[in-house]
Amino acid sequence: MKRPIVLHPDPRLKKVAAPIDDVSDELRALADDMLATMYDAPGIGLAAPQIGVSLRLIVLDCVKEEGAPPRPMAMFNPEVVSSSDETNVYEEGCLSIPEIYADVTRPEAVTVRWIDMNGAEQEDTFDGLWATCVQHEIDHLDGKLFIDYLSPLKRQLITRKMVKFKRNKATEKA
Ligand code: K2U
Ligand code: ZN
Repeated sequence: MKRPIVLHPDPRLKKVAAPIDDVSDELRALADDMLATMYDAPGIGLAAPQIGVSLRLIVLDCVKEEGAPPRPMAMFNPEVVSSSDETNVYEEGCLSIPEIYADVTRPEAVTVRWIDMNGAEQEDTFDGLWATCVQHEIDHLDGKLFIDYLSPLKRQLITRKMVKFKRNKATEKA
């Protein structure tokens, strides 16, 4: 079922997440909850720390073509094993930093190794939006946000804005 998304600034988003030893039924259920949360947001990726779970698990589905079948993926202990020299720039957002977008430059293609929902080792190469997204999600597992690639001033302005946003949200709820 859908989980609340942790909003920046929050120490849970800065922690390095712990690797997973083996894929259990409860971890498969966690991945399903993350996919439900991601589709509902809507987003095209989500990392476990964003729902307050400090484990190395990400989900993504970057299928953008209208009418194309969804391609949900869950990756346990994902790691980039190689990346292209070519880079591209994408205007990134983040479900933990709503309504903030900024250009981030990343390798255009990455080869990723991970453990899938059945506990099997996988390796695949991603490019385009999938590459941007998988790198954005793996950054979350290392406590890194896309705003960490911006200038300290820009990051500070965004953080101040988010502190206000969270304060207003809290008073609305009260
Ligand atoms: O990690 C997240 O917060 C999920 C992001 C993943 C993402 C960020 C930037 C670029 C690609 C993926 C959410 O999907 S943010 C919403 C979004 C949707 C489409 C394109 C970009 C951002
Ligand atoms: Zn994010």
